[in-house]
Amino acid sequence: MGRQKRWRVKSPNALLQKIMSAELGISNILAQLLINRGIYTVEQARAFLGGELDRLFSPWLMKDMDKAVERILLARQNNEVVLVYGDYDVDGITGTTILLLALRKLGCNATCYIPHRLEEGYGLNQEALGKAYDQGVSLVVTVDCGISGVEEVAAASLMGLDIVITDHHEPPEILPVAVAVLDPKRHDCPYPFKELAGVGVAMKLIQALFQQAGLGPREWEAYLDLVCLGTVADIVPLQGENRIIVKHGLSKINTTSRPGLQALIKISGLRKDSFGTRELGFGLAPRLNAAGRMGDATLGVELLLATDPQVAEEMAERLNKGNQERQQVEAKVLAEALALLENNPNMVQGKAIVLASSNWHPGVIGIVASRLVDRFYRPVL
Ligand SMILES: [Mn+2]
Repeated sequence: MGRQKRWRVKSPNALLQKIMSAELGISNILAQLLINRGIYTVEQARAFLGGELDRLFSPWLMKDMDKAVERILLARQNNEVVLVYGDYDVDGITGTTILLLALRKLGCNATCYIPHRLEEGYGLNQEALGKAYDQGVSLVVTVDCGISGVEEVAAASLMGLDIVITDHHEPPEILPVAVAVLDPKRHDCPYPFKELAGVGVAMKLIQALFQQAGLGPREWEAYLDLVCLGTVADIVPLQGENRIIVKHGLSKINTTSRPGLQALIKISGLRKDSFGTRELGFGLAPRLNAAGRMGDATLGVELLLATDPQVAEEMAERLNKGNQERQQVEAKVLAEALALLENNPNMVQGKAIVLASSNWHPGVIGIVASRLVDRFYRPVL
């Protein structure tokens, strides 16, 4: 039932090769490799090959950054309870962790909330916001979600709950009326790099907060290990700022002093000195993701926050078990899906494949769908 692959080979661009190799002192082959990756100017190539941290853009270029920073520092001054409202994937888990750590470093009274994948689903929900308000929260800062929460934000502000949104998803036509809406994909956001992960947007907020609060200019770099992990796991293009984050983050992971990350590396059977994006994407990320897929992602945040190595190892062990469980459930669902297709060959004849079963665990249907995409080369719902 498989399909043949169709290779589309790019033809070399001799002129651009010549310009780049002359300007940058690189070979024609390297120049063409850069061109193949969508790098068409000498300036872009220089950034790609250099990738130093000082090439990151100023966080203040992001629309609403000033409003977000002002509101959060006001919360610190008034000793308000600030809730970081995240997401259950690795991008959301790492982003929630770094923002929580950064707010606490600033002296904020901060806590976090990650919605339950199966019981609540993705994004802001009114019940969770209502509960937070009842527990004394007066400011919510989202990570990796919220841009499509127009109704939820409106209901929250009626209650008297302020919301700062940080997200990287495509915004809807009508933005939520929040205190601040940070999202480089906002049409009116002049931030030059649009492909940050959710954890990357959280990092920009931390940079601005630390600068405004007078912390050292390199303090935010302490979070680069987690920013790198979330960025790789979210499969955003590794170009521009993402490439710089990953380049510097990988070496931070090698030397991380975070007990949770150390425990996760150990249980994944990875050697620290051989770290690349593959090890992050296929070793660490699935284990961290397992918590959210099978139930509650809060364990992922707790692991990354852990300060006691022994507690961290126990949590990593639980995540590893969860990941094995996820693999078994996934294999079963995949087998059932394939059997369904085999018994109904007409289902693979169309332009897309649509499958359903009430037996299938919602936490793994996305992964199974992408396995079927790899096999049948067409969209799978
Ligand atoms: Mn994300």
